[in-house]
Amino acid sequence: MSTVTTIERFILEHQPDFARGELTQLLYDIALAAKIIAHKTNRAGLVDILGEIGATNVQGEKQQKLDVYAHDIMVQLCEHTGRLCVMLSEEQEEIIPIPARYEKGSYVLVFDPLDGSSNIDVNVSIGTIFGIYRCLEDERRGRLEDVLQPGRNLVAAGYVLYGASTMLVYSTGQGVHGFTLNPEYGEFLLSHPNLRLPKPPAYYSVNAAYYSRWSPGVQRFLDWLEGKEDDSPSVSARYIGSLVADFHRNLLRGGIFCYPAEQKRKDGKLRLVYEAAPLAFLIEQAGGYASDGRRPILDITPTHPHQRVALYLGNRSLVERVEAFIRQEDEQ
Ligand code: P6P
Repeated sequence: MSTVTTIERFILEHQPDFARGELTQLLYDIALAAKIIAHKTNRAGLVDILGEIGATNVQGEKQQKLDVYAHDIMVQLCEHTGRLCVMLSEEQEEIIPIPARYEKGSYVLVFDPLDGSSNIDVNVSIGTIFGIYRCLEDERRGRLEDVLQPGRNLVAAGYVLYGASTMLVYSTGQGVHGFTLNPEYGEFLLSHPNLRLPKPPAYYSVNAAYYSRWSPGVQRFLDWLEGKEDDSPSVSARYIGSLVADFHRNLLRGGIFCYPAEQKRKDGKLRLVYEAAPLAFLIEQAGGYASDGRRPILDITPTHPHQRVALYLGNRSLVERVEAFIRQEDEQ
């Protein structure tokens, strides 16, 4: 039987040199939020039976949609703790300042509280994605500039996967580590230390129904992936349509996740700040690479909090190959 390590103990024992306790406490807060959100998502299918999410409870309070609920939990747990100067959520257009009545902290939290929430009704795994930056100016309360930092500035990132089991996977720049929630006593236990992208990759993930919308270079890449060239890789198609679930499987088995730009959707669908950049940080920590097809995701400085970006992330050999196909097309 392997040793039992809780996420709290692991965070404390592996806090980065620059951390002065605030980052450690912030990661604790996120782990607690994950437990609370998991408790609700695991009961989503019982709304009509137990009268929970989406109904009106005994106090007459209107229950909320799960993604709004997850947003509120993240804000309520993190806004008053003195660790943050500002937050950004996929669920709110504007930045979320720390109320003047609370002490401000040194970090910025960007998050997608519940990505893939359209999958809840069909019982498909969904996830929370988060990234943590330092505030640009310690003496000021957070501003828009604080959430528009390039992913290269991330000090930590991670996700929670609400699936067959609930997992929290994170990195503070010292490798990627996975924890599985033991629901009996509500503890995240270390289950996947030092995750590294396996080679050779096993899967590719893309919505092939959009093939006709992609540029010729991307189409040639997909043809290559699907075995139409002599040097094609031996990979299988796996696409859940839930970013965190697709990402997690490829992290554990090796592969590439693609959400290309389209002729009518030049910037792709996925969000740079709180989806692509945190996952790019993780995949690079696990030995992989993330690109928008022409440059590293982590080098892109956002110009808008909810900016979209084309996304290719996974084994470096595959991501660099799609960049080569796109470069070849650009040069024609
Ligand atoms: P499509 C879910 O709606 C989501 O935002 C991601 O979780 C997922 O990767 C993507 O959209 C799926 O998009 O266009 O293939 O349905």
